[in-house]
Amino acid sequence: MHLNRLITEQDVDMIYVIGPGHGGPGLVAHTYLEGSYTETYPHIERNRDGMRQLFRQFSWPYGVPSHVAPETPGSIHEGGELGYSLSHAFGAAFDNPDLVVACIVGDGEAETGALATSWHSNKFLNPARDGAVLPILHLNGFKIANPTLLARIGKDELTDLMHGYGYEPHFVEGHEPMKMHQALAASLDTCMARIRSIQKEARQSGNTTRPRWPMIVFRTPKGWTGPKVVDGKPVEGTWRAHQVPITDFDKPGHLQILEDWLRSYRHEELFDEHGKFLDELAALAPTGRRRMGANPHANGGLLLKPLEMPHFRDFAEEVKSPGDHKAEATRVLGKFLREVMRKNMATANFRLFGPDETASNRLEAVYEASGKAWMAEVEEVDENLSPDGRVMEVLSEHQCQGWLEGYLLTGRHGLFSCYEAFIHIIDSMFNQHAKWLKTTRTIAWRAPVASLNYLLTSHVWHQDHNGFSHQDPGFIDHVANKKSEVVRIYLPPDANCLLSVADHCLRSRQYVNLIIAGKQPDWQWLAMDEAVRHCAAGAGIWSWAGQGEDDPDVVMACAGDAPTVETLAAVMLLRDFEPDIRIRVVNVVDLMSLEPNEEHPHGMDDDQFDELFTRDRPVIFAFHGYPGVVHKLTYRRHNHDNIHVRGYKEEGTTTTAFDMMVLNNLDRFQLALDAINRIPRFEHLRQSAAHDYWTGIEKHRLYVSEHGRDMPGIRDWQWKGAK
Ligand SMILES: Cc1ncc(C[n+]2csc(CCOP(=O)(O)OP(=O)(O)O)c2C)c(N)n1
Repeated sequence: MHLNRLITEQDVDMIYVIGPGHGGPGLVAHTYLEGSYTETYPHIERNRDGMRQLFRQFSWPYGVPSHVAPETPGSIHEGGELGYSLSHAFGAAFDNPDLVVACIVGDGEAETGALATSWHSNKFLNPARDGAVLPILHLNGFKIANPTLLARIGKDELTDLMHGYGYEPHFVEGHEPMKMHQALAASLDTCMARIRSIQKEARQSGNTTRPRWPMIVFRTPKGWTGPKVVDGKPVEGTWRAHQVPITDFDKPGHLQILEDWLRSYRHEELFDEHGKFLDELAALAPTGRRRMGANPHANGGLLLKPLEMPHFRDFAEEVKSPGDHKAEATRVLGKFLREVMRKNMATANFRLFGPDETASNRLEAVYEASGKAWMAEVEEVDENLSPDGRVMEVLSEHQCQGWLEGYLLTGRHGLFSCYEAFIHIIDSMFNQHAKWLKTTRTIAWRAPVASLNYLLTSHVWHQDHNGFSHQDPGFIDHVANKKSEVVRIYLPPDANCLLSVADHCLRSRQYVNLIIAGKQPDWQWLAMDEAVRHCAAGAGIWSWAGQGEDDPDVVMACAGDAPTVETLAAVMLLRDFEPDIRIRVVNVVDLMSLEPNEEHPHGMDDDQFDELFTRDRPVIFAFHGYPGVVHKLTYRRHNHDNIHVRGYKEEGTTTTAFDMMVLNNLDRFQLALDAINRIPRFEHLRQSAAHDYWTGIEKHRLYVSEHGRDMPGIRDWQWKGAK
């Protein structure tokens, strides 16, 4: 009601983010009263019958969730998992100069790590080109069963805290509704005037000093205007008011408490005898797209413009023959992203997000197109910081994820690059976004939004100096759990495949795309045309790497850049060991192609799978991540019993890239030995092969400990095709 007054009086373009999503009934009720709910769901009419249906479907099997949810018109924020309201709000405000995002932050929610750090988003918001966020900290004092910290540190300390975060706090405090209405209205007017003056100053005079943005601390009793006492215990103003103050209606008196409570709102003064909201009251709400339940920013797909894409082939690595040189795949990608950035500068609808790792991940070419957003102080040593920057770097994976989600859900595009091991920090946020995407696929009025793209690099296999803490490929497992219509996982083996995959992902809608690619100099395999064909197929036979592949003794399969190198090295070892060996090499880029096509849209049908992996030959599968994933995806395939997967098995330390392979039994010697052990006609060779293996590994171990690097044969290895 108060925000509606601002919208109508000042024609504000405003959306509403409500942190504690269990306040969902509030949003549903508001959108019903303003009419946008009935427009979205015409069977919920604006009369007695409609109201009955509205109430009945609430929190009912297959009805509407009790939280703010994708089903709620005007929402970009679910709020079931607390902590992300402010970062979503800022994500929505970036590059939307006319938008004001009102954001209710729960005082319990404010205790989460993600929320605590998101106050700092104001150091990345440029008043000249971005919109505004008005945080409203709801200091109702309690969570489910405990007091909240921010309500118990005293007003001075809370004021200092908000000041310290760079805000100008406005307190609205009390428990008498009429006085509070006046106070809140006055405070909102003050905040809105302050927002407009900050924007005017920045936009007219070009002043780029970081402003002190206003925020409201709204201190009310928890469960305000609800039942005062239930079963002789105080409820309003205590933690007992959380969510459902009266539950057991078999108890005497409870129904009466409910009736008294609901009647206290004097519905007869608000609705006519047919249950229709009185016209003079309904007329107070904004109209059309200014209604927060109908604002297109909260249904971002409606505003989505496709990215202008450069030709990714223009950035191709020249590969004259497989394995003729090494290149840094992410550095190649960085040049492509620079052009994506350049081409979409005018529409201002693409940003790159990362926790202080854009340069470390070798994507720094993007800085030639755009600097890093920064409204805090700048010192002489700083590079590429700018109030106009479109690269978002903050050392909080939560913020990167939250901002990007807010940015995407309001109809823009982005990519989040992160160290592979640390993306787990946002596992749970990814869950929530994937759930949102799954749900919105079935909501016809929600227009598709751009996909959330992850580039994970600095991956498990190249952590020579960082060691064990930086070695964890488990995000693949996590993503693979989600609904197949939402998730895609790509393991491009080289730079050209990475370009092809990235181009595809940036054009896609309504997915989470996970791309994993190394940043270290590594071997390049496919010329661009082949790369495009290979990525489109998702998996394929690399004929140039095999021999006698029509009737193979063994299938050497691989997914991921580092395992691909080991597999090809194993092929050379096997050829040396037994020149007449027949080998088929299969590389998998699109991991979900392994799943049956009934389970995943990218899945191969059984015939296609058998064509690659045979029905009865041993498959030695070298995999980037934990081996269980490949088994999980292929367990229904004919040849599953013959698929032997090597991958990361939680062995790691500070050591060379090749030694990491050895520690996890994913090295070329092991892969070759696995092949010999599984090929029936080589049974007589197994013992000598095992002997050679252990001698080789012993030599390797001694050499690495002595010299701190790999043996020359490993360092100087290069692919040679069969003669
Ligand atoms: C990340 C997370 N942890 C725990 C919960 C369980 N939970 C639901 S509501 C709530 C208390 C919320 O308090 P507050 O943010 O102050 O909201 P209020 O109910 O007071 O409006 C908790 C802990 C949750 N939803 N999300």
